Amino acid sequence: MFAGFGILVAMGLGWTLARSVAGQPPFQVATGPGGAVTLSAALAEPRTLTVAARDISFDNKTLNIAGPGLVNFVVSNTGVIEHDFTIDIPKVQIAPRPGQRATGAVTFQKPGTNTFYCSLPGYREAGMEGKLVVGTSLGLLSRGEVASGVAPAAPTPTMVSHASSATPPVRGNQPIQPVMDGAAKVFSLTASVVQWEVIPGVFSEAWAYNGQVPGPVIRVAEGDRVRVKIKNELPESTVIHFHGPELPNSMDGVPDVTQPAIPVGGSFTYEFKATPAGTYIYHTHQNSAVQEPKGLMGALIIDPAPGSAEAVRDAKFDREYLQVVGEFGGYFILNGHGFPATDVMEAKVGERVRIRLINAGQAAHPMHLHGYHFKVIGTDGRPLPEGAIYLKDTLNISPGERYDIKFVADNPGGWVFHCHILSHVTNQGVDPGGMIAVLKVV
Ligand SMILES: [Cu+2]
Repeated sequence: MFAGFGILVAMGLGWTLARSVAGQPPFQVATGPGGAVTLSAALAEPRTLTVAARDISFDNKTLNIAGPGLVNFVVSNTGVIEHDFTIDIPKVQIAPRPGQRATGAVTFQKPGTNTFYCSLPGYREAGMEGKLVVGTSLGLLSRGEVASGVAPAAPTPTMVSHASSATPPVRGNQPIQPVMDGAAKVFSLTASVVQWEVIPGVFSEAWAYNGQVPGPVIRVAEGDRVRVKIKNELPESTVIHFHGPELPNSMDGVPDVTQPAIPVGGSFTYEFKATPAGTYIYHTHQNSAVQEPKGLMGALIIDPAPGSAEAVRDAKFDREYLQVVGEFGGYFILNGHGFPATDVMEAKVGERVRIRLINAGQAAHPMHLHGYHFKVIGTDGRPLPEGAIYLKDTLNISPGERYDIKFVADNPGGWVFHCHILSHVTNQGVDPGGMIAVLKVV
């Protein structure tokens, strides 16, 4: 019976349990001291350093080379999308196809710290970067030094149970309450730099609205007068674009086209009438490939006007969940966290469940629900007419798209809802992780 299902035991114990399950440090792929791989100058010439590019991280954040000289890089792309391995000085770029390897050689003239990254738009900001440290050793080292310079064998990555669950200390998607100004609903956002705990124990710099990834849920009714005040505490200018609703051009949030970018320390107020009803996104539109993958996105929901056909439909749902899919800090995320810190969706047998699915990331994700076929009732915020509603159990959602899906929770048990690109259900290669959420029907 369901009472024996591990998730019930794990739920509520939160972060602490997750940490103890995972060991120290939690969930990280440990490949050497401090996660570093070391290349000793004493290894046979020419020196070879192996790097794996995954979707959307490198297998190491730090690469060490004992000293200046020629290095051969062997880069394997173990992901399913294009990546490259780029160093600017000295310049080298190696771009293996998905599933393949490629090599390149470069000479490091002097000791120092270099940065390596994937140069394809958005991936560096999503976590595909690291440090390459060239040490001061010249020539071959003595035998004793060789031993100390070689990374120990990588410990086996710690697997997390599929039945585990962890409650993050800070969640995204928190509802934000408006302040009324006459008939206008006024929402205040501040964009700033925070540290975001993407999976237990792993922090990454986020650029966030009100400290949340995704930002707070702005929820209004069709016809409402909406004001969104944004204060820019980021290190660079920004704007907000409201993705989907029908807006006056001046409120579309495209820098230099519809407004000047909001400078560092500056503010701007967007104002529009909420229409039509639907599931939408708000996100930055300035330096987008950098700012949005760092977390500047959130959900905008416009509820239908009372008495409309859509309002009658919506009144029939017993449960509503939001799943914002994307990538952050080298991890695949649902609502700002990778598994096991993803949200648990609960329903009682027989309840009617709606999920609003939003892709605020940079890759397509085929989202699969176990145990059910669901009905796609809305695309990009707008309801499908009765005859166009269709059944799916796997729904591919591209960047910027939204789907509204519904099902009757008539099949009890713990069911997973996950991306079916299987590297996306890992935390940097460690399975299970990433884009897995649990639906618990009791
Ligand atoms: Cu995916």
